[in-house]
Amino acid sequence: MRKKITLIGAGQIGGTLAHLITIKELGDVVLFDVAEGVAKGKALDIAQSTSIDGFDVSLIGTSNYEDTKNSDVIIITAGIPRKPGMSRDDLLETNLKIIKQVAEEIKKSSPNAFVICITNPLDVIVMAFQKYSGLPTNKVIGMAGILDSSRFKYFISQELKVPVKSIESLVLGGHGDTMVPMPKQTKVNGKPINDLIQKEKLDLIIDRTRKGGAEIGKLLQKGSAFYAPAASGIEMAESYIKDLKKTLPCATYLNGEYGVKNLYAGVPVVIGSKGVEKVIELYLTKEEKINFDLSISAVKELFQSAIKIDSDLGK
Ligand code: A3D
Repeated sequence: MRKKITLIGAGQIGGTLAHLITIKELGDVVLFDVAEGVAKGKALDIAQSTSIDGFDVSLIGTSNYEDTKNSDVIIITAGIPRKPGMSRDDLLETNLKIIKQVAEEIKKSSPNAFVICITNPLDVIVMAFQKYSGLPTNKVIGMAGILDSSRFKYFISQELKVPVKSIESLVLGGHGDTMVPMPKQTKVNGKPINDLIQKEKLDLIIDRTRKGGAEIGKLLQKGSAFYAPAASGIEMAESYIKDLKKTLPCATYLNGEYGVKNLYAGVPVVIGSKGVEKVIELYLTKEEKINFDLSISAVKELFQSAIKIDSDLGK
């Protein structure tokens, strides 16, 4: 039977997700948005494209949670994106309210779903979603590391003029200015990146990766990046649906791994049909560990701000 994939939020990322799911025939799509016309219009538009290539997928748009019932996978992008000059953290108050309402609905309508959060500020929103919904931690995950790693790999490929496919890399930590690109884990055709790019150049690439979202937001002026974020969310959903057991950097619940307890942060995990099947613990150099810990502190601090907004989260 085809999987039911619900997209909560039919904006820039939601619409792109629906299109990618259709092209990959990953499952039937329910596009949900409080702006009902947007969800219905995008679903209809993409549905009308299926006869061109013969994709066998059904799409509906809705603003009624009843239509999302018993979804296998849910990807959440509901919320507001950054405007130029805003940080991800500036979105906290508005998006926290939205995620609370979404979590309460999903808890009733799709308690067995694998849920991928994309709404920012990512690490705190995914943690809040898990707490509000009470869904198991292995079934609730956040998308960030795949996107951040993909930006890092792209910039390296441009610098070295090599195909992106020849690059392996990782970005860990929280999805914010303290994210942790990992040069020691970065190889081009198996060769360490430190042997291929001078430190000063690599530092510039790391800085550009950290500010990758802001660079696109400034160019677009309206809204934030959506093609690469959607492609990243799809890689996670596909690994779950097809039990591919890919190791992917994602915001996941840490229960002692990396010395962190009861917090969501970006680390490599194995995603298969049981959801998050394993957290991979990498050896971190002293410098990487310092940067990782800094990033964890930033996530903890923002979560404290979330608790100030809604004391329910502290319980
Ligand atoms: P946008 O195009 O504005 O779409 C958001 C949609 O959410 C809109 O259509 C709204 O109508 C809808 N919405 C608002 N409230 C609700 C609600 N209560 N229930 C259902 N739908 C609702 O934004 P976007 O698609 O560009 O971005 C969505 C989110 O993803 C934002 O918070 C971005 O900051 C975030 N984002 C995260 C990353 C990461 O890497 C984590 C990257 C890019 C964007």
